[in-house]
Amino acid sequence: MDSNVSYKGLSGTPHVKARCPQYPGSKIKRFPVPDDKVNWSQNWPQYSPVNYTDPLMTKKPAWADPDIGTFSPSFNSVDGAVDRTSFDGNYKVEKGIPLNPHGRTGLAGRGLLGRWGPNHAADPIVTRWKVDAKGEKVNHPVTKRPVLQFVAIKRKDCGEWAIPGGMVDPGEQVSLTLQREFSEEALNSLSASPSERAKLHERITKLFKSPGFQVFKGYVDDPRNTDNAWMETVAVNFHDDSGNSVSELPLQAGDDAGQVKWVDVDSSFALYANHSHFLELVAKERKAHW
Ligand code: RP5
Repeated sequence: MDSNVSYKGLSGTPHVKARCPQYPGSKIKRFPVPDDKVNWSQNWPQYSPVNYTDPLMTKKPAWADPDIGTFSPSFNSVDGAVDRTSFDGNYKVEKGIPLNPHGRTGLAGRGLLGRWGPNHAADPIVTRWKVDAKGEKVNHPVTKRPVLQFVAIKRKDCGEWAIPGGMVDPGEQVSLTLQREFSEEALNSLSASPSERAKLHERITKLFKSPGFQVFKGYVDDPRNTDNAWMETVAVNFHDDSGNSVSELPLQAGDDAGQVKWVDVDSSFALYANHSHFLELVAKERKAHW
């Protein structure tokens, strides 16, 4: 195993949500993996993960890979339009099957994920300052720091609040994914008429064309991860400092989102996967309350 590969999660601990006992959207239970057995380099002959790939995959949806053995993916490289490289560097491929660079998850196969190996996503973190009726910034009573707000969606699949991120389409630029996912999930652009959609596009393009602050790039501790398929993301913060661009747009949940709203950035607000960590980095960068 490549000694440069880290098995640690973002907070220095091994991935947690990727070992959640019940695999999402199924009745499947993961093989329990204790912290000290997450690392593949720990010899563990008794390890016997459940093999599970969502039955939907038998219908061969366009966004998913076929089964291993029926196609010849080029792992650790950009394979045609599909990016199979990992932000963590080269991952190991054993008997033709990629191994999760953050270690064991208790489940083999792809689970709900379409791609073997890394599944690339992008997370747009759209923020503004919380203001009072007079338009003055609101400081938090305890930390005395100004409070940020961000656009959160309630995921339909699990009911958890999350950043309105989504998968990078094959060959798509991440900058485009960030704007597209925000439009689809937080502004419901997919249900808008072509002229309304063009208007929405125009209103948010300025903000999304700004460089933004790249908050995070790497492995996501996502509950859908498996030993052989995992989420990676690029999270970028677009901040509406004056509160007169995206802040003025009516939010409307669309696509995978059941609800959408501005939420105060605060450590006590539980979020999907490790999205809370991304918000912590944004708060730190903008010297805001956390
Ligand atoms: C997370 O899953 C990423 O951080 C991103 O927010 C999301 C992408 O998956 P879908 O929302 O498309 O299911 O790991």
